[in-house]
Amino acid sequence: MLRQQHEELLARKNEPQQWDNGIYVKYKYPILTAGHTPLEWRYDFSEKDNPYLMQRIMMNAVFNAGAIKLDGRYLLVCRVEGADRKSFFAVAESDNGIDNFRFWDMPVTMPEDVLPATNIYDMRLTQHEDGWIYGIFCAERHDDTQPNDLSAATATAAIARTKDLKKWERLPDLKSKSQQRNVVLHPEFVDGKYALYTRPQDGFIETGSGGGIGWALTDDITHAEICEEIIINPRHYHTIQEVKNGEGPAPLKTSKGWLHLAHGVRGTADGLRYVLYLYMTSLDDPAHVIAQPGGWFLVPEGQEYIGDVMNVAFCNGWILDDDGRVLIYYATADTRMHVAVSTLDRLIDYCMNTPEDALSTGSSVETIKRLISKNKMSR
Ligand code: M1P
Repeated sequence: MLRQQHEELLARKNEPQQWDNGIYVKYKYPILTAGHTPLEWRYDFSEKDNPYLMQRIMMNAVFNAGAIKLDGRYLLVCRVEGADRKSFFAVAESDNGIDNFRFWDMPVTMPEDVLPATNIYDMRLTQHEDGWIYGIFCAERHDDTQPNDLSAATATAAIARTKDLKKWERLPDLKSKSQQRNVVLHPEFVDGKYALYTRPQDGFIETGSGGGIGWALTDDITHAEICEEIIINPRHYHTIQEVKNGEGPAPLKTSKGWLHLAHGVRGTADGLRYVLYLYMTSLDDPAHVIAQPGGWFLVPEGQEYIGDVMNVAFCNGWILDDDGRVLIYYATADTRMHVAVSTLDRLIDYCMNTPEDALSTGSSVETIKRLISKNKMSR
């Protein structure tokens, strides 16, 4: 019965939501949850050792997955979190990118850096022009400079590379003066160097003086170091990215520029709200922003709000398919994975033709009035 129920969940066909916003279509069912993890990871199937058919190892969540299409297969490198709060990576595969995602038999064995991490998560995959697939992820360790604070931690960008998502070569962690999370490798060399989107932060949670999404070049990815870092997509007062922001997946190259997906965070009386937004940078200079629609483009809705960390939409994986479709793999409430589908054309149109955030009520009202007048004229 257990196997039958599990198979029904894995094989369930997904359906596009009926109503959409013209930008993307969200699909009805989460594509991956803790319930999708293989039964062999959770149950001891020896009747003698486990007479009550208990879950010996429980799973808590599947979220924040990196994404890539390899040899026609849609692959997600998921953040799976056990009941013990430890995250690990595991690859799930589907042949259409929308449903029927199944985990590979074994989770990823990620080699450690010199200093082992307590927790690792949120991998961004980049198919780099040097021929490797890179995975950059957060390595979290206790901050031993504060021995009396059990919650004091450090966030570092860890780097690994692979050809097949099975065997990983761990490279030294990124050297940086500040803590770093949400670091992403640009897919092409820039001025002959590896280019990184960064997110400098003063503490483990607070970005503090870290002003937003940064940009840094490094000569050698096998000893990556940030010497100079500039902020390319800053935080701003009273916007969706007031408290912090972070690059999502590696940007997509389009005829109009690099297309970026990021998350923005604002404070509310009920805690932090994480939403997703898009922006574009120039083809000649990927660090130069050429368009940023005002506000969010995707937020948690309905059941998506509910989970371990409420009011969170997060995305670190998308796939540009051969037919121009863009599969956006987003997580909600740090609990589960979903897919929303768009096209490259639509996303470029959205970026180029959506008004920017005018940064005040008065200016926002003027922007709305301009649209109303335009619609009256065209009647
Ligand atoms: O809980 C929401 C997200 O918080 C962190 O993101 P950021 O560094 O931008 O605040 C990460 O821990 C992320 O995994 C998590 O989804």
